[in-house]
Amino acid sequence: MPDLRLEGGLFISFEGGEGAGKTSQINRLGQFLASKGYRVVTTREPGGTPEGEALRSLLVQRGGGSWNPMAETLLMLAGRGMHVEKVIKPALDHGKIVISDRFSDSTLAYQGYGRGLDRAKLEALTDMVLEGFAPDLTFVLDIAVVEGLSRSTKRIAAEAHDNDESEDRFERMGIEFHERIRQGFLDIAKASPGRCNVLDASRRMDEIAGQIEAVVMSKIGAL
Ligand code: Z5A
Repeated sequence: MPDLRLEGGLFISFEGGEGAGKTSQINRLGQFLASKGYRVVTTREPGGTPEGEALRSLLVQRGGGSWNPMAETLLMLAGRGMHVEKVIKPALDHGKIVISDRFSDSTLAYQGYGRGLDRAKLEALTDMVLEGFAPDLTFVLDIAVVEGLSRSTKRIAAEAHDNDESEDRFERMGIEFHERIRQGFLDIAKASPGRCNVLDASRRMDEIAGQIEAVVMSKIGAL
């Protein structure tokens, strides 16, 4: 097996609404790239570091608290700053491919479009923490809200969680909230066509995975 490293690494994020299939596609892409000999780090937000995982419990679990949009944003950004410093940048410096389940676009979509936080404030805060650092490539998995929520509800039920630790704080918000988020991701992708690829996530997993692999290999080829 070759040990392939990319100068400066490659940072890929997956974005989209509930149940769009991000985690499933990240697992497949990670295995595909590892089978080619690339060093891959898969991670997630909120989360990615022990401190970020502690924040995740507060932010996504049903019993985690009732945060206002600004507090929610500041907690997301606190975790993200450490995630970048301690996990993402060191891996990229070693030539690895980092795949993150959500990153900054989720903050703009959820706290901005979803919860109504002022966009300029959000962008200023993000800039203060990340100083322009951003993914090289982003996949936005787009799916009808009802279909995505039905998938994630089934997943949560299958995990037999129906208590304060269930990670369904956002799933439990109304359909209109999720519609705004879907539109947010589409607007973000439209504004950054060089970085973002919108994929129809209602298709079969294999079909979506094949498209993602082709885009990533073409990106690697162009580095
Ligand atoms: N959040 C925020 O507000 N602000 C921020 O800045 C950040 C996050 C970073 C945690 O995210 C929450 O944090 C999130 C936004 C907020 N809201 N919520 N909830 P998360 O990524 O952990 O949560 P999620 O989006 O709900 O994850 P999910 O429901 O697991 O969705 P997914 O990862 O996109 O899908 P999946 O786990 O791969 O698939 C879900 C189910 O569908 C599973 O049973 C699969 O087998 C099935 N599936 C997947 N693909 C297919 C296809 N193609 N066909 C049929 N079935 C499929």
